[in-house]
Amino acid sequence: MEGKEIRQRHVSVPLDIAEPERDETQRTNKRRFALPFLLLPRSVLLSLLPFLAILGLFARLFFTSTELLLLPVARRHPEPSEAWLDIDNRIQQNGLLHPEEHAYRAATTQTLDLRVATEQRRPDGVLKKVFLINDLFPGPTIEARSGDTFNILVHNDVKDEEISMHWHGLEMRDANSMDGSIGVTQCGIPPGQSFWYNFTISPDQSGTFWYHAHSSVQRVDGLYGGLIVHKPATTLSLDRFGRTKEQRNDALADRSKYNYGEELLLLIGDWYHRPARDVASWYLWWGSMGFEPVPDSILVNGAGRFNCSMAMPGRPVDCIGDANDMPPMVLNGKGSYRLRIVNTGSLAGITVSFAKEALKVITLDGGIPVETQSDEHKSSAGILFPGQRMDVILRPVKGENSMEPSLVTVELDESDFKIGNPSLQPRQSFPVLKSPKHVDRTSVVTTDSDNDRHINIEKVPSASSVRAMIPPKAQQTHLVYTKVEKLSRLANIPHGFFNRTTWKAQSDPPYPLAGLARKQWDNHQLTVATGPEPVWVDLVVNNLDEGAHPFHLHGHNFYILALHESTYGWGSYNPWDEKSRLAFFPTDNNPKDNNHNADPYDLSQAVLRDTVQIPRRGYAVLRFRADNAGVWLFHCHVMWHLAGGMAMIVDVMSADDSTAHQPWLSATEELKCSV
Ligand SMILES: *[C@@H]1O[C@H](CO)[C@@H](O)[C@H](O)[C@H]1NC(C)=O
Ligand SMILES: *[C@@H]1O[C@H](CO)[C@@H](O)[C@H](O)[C@H]1NC(C)=O
Ligand SMILES: *[C@@H]1O[C@H](CO)[C@@H](O)[C@H](O)[C@H]1NC(C)=O
Ligand SMILES: [Cu+2]
Repeated sequence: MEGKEIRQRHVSVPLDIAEPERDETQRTNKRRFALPFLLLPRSVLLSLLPFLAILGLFARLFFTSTELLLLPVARRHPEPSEAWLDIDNRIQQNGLLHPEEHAYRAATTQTLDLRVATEQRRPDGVLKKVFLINDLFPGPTIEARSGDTFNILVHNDVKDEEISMHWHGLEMRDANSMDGSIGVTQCGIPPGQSFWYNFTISPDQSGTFWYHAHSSVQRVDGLYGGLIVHKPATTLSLDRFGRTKEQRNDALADRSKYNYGEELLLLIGDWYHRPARDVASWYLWWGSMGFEPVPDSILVNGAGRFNCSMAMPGRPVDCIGDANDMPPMVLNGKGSYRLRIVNTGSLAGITVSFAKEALKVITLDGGIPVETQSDEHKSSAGILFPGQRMDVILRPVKGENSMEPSLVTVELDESDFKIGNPSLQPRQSFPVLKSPKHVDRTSVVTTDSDNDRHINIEKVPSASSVRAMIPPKAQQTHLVYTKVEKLSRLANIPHGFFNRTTWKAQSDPPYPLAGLARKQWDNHQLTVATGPEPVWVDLVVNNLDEGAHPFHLHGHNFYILALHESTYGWGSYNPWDEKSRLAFFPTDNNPKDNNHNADPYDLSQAVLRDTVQIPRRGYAVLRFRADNAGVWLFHCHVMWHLAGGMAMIVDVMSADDSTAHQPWLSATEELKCSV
């Protein structure tokens, strides 16, 4: 009976909302049964219609040129006649992944168009010019499988800014020039022009990645999207003509291994209401005194919640309350889910917790499995720093009524907020519904974070199979110091340094580094060069700063062999200095012998990642195999620090300092970058 009523109501959504006069009983009724989005003003609902049309169009563009299983977005609507399903689908669309379309097929070539533009939107109710990719914010989620080849044409339809795209965490083997770092591997794509990113995903790489601008500070204003590489669940065999054939093998699917039903992607990050360029120019000014700008809001898959009356009088915003409230997550309540969580933010780390479900971390960063975790009831995991990813399995808890609505809470790590921002609510929850029919949000209360139920992902080592690949000793060791400094010779503007060098995109001569011999690089490129042969490298990074920094290395994963935060002094480590070694590794029994067989690090706790939070006044020892030829950026993923120059270069397998990796990138006057 009740169900029928709801159905009718939903079928007539647009009319329902258009009717201005309703009596009180009807109205309360509606409150109780309407889905949260029904509370949106009509204008917003109407504005969703073109959005859906575009989504359909995109689905066509996205899937046309390949032999992918065609499952365009529109076909996913179970009952297209029911308007509410459409909208609900939009919500899921942002998050629901399609492993079944990728895990069981052979590798293929995907030809995609990404068209970048800007437009005014209200992601959390506050009007802001954001970047759209194919009219979507965040950009469309790209899904693939290991071994797929991408031919991605990125168009720059932005009027006055150059752009570029980076594929965060992908190896880019033999494709350094497709890495997207302006000044390092390419010039910016000028307005009105486009650039082909053609590369192949390594056959052994799978996991949760994302793509984002590596130009200016555009990532902060939304120039990003999810990139998921599904692990193939196929086996190779020879057919009777002796050709290799890939065959479906369900037993190999992650889904069977971890026993979950569906996969959802959550792109979670802090959000600024002012344009990123304004925020950056405030920070890169003596008056900021190096205090990082504190964000205003939090977005989950491009939507957030902002209480308009919290806006600071000095910084008026064009705000509509409840304009685009955080979308509910819809889980079916019975089975387990895989959540792929990305911190797409610019400054703050995040912790994610669930009120009623239990979670378990299975991979960190680019699909790297971690040590198997017990089935204990853990309800939160973090801290996930900007650029980092974690995959978690979410399951219903025995004894809880699993069909009752729950809450997911995102909490920003405030330890790097040196100044306040009264507008920001650093801890926000949004509903987890167990059926689209559940709408009673008030019945769930936020639970306080519970330490016993928290998974500290920094203490979770990689799976033993991953750690088994670490050689006992690296062939090279490099040492660098990093810090944000405000020097009078640089007008007291905060600048990020590696040793004595602050990074700026190569400008003299104005070609990407990959196109120039190393001896031609300008003096903003502090470089660790690993030589012509593939080698194992230890990179010791001493962070002299008062704040921690999430460092990301392009093109490589690294084993984190040691992480240290000092309680006094600088906490720096010099692997060649006996005193320093003994201070940190007192059990290192043979420190004088530089040729001894093993280093003092505790490999049993090592984690393989592509982005590491290096503690304040401390250090990290990162070990990686430098066998991926090219010039790769190593940089802080806090956008403000990168904008201030906190980056350096790792030059892998260059013949010498007078041979460019890709000489054609500087072959003609035409290829000059406009810096
Ligand atoms: C990239 O792929 C596209 C589409 O196949 C092709 O037209 C283009 O020439 C390729 N570019 C490069 C540099 O290989
Ligand atoms: C919004 O903020 C104001 C002022 O702090 C507060 O009184 C009000 O309850 C808040 N509204 C909501 C919906 O949280
Ligand atoms: C950075 O400075 C330290 C200390 O002076 C030095 O040992 C190290 O070699 C430098 N690193 C690079 C890459 O130049
Ligand atoms: Cu930083």
